[in-house]
Amino acid sequence: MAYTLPALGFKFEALEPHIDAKTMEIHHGKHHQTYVDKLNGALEGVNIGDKSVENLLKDLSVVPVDKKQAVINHGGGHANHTLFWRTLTPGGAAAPAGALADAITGGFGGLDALKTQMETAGANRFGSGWAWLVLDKGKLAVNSTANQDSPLMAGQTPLLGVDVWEHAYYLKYQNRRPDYLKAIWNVINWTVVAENLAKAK
Ligand code: MN3
Repeated sequence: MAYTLPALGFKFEALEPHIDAKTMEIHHGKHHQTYVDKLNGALEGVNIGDKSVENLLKDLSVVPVDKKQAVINHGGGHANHTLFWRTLTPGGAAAPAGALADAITGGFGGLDALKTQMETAGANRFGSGWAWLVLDKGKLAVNSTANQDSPLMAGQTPLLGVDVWEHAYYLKYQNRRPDYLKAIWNVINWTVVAENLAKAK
């Protein structure tokens, strides 16, 4: 099957001033599209049935050895960005509620502590990668991966990911990655994060 670029649920300018329209246009339309195209290219002639990209990353054994790194890079890029767009929302974010709020309080002491841990994980990622809130063996955890590596490959379920590749923030924030990491909380869709947690359990 061929993978396709998911539509954004909002306009490119909808996340202004926190994420600028030009960044969103290039990030979604060029970067993410390229991951999709290169994933499809790598899997040309390979029968993977109708596996979702997430299931492919959970079990790379169906991928030929010489295609594996391409699937990790571009399949990871496709899965990571698909999750990322869904957890962004225009017009500010609702606070976590219900089971997600309880899990954050239980796991981190509170939302501010979670934010600090994710900002630290993102700021300390050398080069390109992601900061994550994941479900790992039934518990919330914060970590970071390099490049487009997906937590799914480590048996974790990503609930929220923050892209810390320069293409995610450079036009507006240049070298100020920590400022971007602070600003992005204004556009996180906690309702979707809560849905991701419910599905992961
Ligand atoms: Mn990106």
